[in-house]
Amino acid sequence: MENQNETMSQHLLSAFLNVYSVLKSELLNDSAFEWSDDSRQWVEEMLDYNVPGGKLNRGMSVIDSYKLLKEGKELTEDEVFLSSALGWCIEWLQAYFLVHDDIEDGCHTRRGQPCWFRLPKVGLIALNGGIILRNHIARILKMHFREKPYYVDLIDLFNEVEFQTASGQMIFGFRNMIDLITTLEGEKDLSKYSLQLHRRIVQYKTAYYSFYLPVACALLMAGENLDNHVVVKNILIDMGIYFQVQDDYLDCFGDPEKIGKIGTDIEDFKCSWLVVKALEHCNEEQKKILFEHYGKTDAADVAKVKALYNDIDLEGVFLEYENKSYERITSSIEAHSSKAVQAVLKSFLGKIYKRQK
Ligand code: DMA
Ligand code: MG
Ligand code: MG
Ligand code: MG
Repeated sequence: MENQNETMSQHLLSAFLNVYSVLKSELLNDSAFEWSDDSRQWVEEMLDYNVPGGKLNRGMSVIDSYKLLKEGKELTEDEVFLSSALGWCIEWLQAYFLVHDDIEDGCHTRRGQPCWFRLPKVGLIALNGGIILRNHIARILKMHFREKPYYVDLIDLFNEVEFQTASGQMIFGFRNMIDLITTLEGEKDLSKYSLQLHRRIVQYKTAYYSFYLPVACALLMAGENLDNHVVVKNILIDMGIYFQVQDDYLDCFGDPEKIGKIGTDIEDFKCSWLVVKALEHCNEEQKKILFEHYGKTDAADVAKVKALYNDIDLEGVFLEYENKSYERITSSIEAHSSKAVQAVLKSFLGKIYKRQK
């Protein structure tokens, strides 16, 4: 059974990757590039560099979820294609946000290679790439879903989620905003950071697009009305918050080889779960150290913050949080009335529990 499942998911993964090539060539055949092969090549390179190189969890989740909603019935070729296309729309959305996020966060690496804007020939032209990526989503939806009864709901869903994500990025989600809200003397005020603020940021910047969106796409394809699935939405948001706490944790404690990026949250004065928890666990003296060294680019300052994180055993605090989150989310899943929905949610949770990347 295990083997059979594995072969099945291998099969779905290669079908999914195939759909990427189809969508890409459709998009590149756009008359916008008719007059210039160079621009077509540029967009192709930009797509290959930024869209398919991630874990593909979000994209694959649309197919997985749709399949579970169909109670494991074999999907038709058309259903595989459509759920894959929606999965790719999410990967495109993510690529767009990441291209901009890396500029906003001043990062150097992503998915084990230099961030797109770090390539000398790209620079701030990456902003235009991001906008193209964003516009591709609507084009994919138009090409393949225009005749579907749920077309308007899909467009509305992507619009809403994009707005939520951008809003999350704005509330202290990136470095420049931190600069904006700090005083003229550049005094950064850690006391503004709280668990409540952190929750708010990550619900918006991560949970909607990473967790709610894939399942919502599958629900729409299955003919469901999203208004009837608020409970599912809330569980997915809870899971998404846990996922971003992991991201914050891995930024400092993860292996850059595995996560494919080098953390900059301390330097960037991020409202990270780690700093919020550190504030909670510090004594007065440690708090002074944190206030003095957090948000500075010097390696010695960063090392001070990391040493403090070790002194108060933040790793242990995280492990406890992880176990508690897993238990809480599992029991809310088990309280759901539909076994098919339970399976969708459990499979999602299983993919991220104790992740190292
Ligand atoms: C990223 O948050 C959120 C979006 C919407 C891209 P982040 O800056 O912590 O992400 P990463 O650690 O991947 O740069
Ligand atoms: Mg970032
Ligand atoms: Mg960011
Ligand atoms: Mg991060």
